[in-house]
Amino acid sequence: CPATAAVRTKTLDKAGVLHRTKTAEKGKRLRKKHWSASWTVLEGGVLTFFKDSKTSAAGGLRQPSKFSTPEYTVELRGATLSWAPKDKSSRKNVLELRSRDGSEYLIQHDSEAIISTWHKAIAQGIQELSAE
Ligand code: I3P
Repeated sequence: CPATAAVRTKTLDKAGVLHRTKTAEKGKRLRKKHWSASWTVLEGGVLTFFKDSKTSAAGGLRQPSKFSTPEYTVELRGATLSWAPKDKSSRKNVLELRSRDGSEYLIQHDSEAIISTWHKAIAQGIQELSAE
């Protein structure tokens, strides 16, 4: 539907460096957390975490995949997003994203303003996909 596509393009595109770690893989909880800073792109209902924040950020917003390899891609359709409970991490400003296939990610930024814009954008993406 072209109208929905237009809304999605207008509201969802966002990119920047975030701290993230995967905590579950298809329903199976991972034993260790490995936080890393990664270039992160929200586009077309998909959140992509790239491997290396430095090389991929150099590629810019438009074509980061030319410069770096996606490490995780998260389909927002059917996903849920919430502020992570305190027992999930000692860090501040942590979001928890659960994909429909049962994978889980923590997403964090020291700046409350920055993490809040991501919270808004990802939540809006999830909501728009569920409305289609
Ligand atoms: C973990 C590391 C993580 C920390 C985690 C530690 O230790 O310090 O950053 O998560 O805490 O276990 P290690 O490097 O030895 O794996 P947070 O930074 O999110 O608190 P946890 O055990 O409470 O998950």
